[in-house]
Amino acid sequence: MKHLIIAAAALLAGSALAAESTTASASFEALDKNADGQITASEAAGDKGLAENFSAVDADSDGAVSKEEFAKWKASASPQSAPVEPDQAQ
Ligand SMILES: [Ca+2]
Ligand SMILES: [Ca+2]
Repeated sequence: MKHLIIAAAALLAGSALAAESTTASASFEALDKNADGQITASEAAGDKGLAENFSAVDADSDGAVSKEEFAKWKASASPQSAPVEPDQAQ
């Protein structure tokens, strides 16, 4: 029974990853809940890909992702190119 539960959980996690992948699935406007032109870390929680790469996407490290940073990230997050490893950027 345990195996079945683990398999089901893996399947759910897999489909969630496939749906959200590494590229942004939500638009900037959808993520910027308070419409101040910045996506904060808590707002980024609405997009798995953005939340996981938040520090990399926040190029100027001011704690929020601007529309420009978001656009650059979307442009660079092509499925063809390998993602930049955060530890290589430092
Ligand atoms: Ca905001
Ligand atoms: Ca920023």
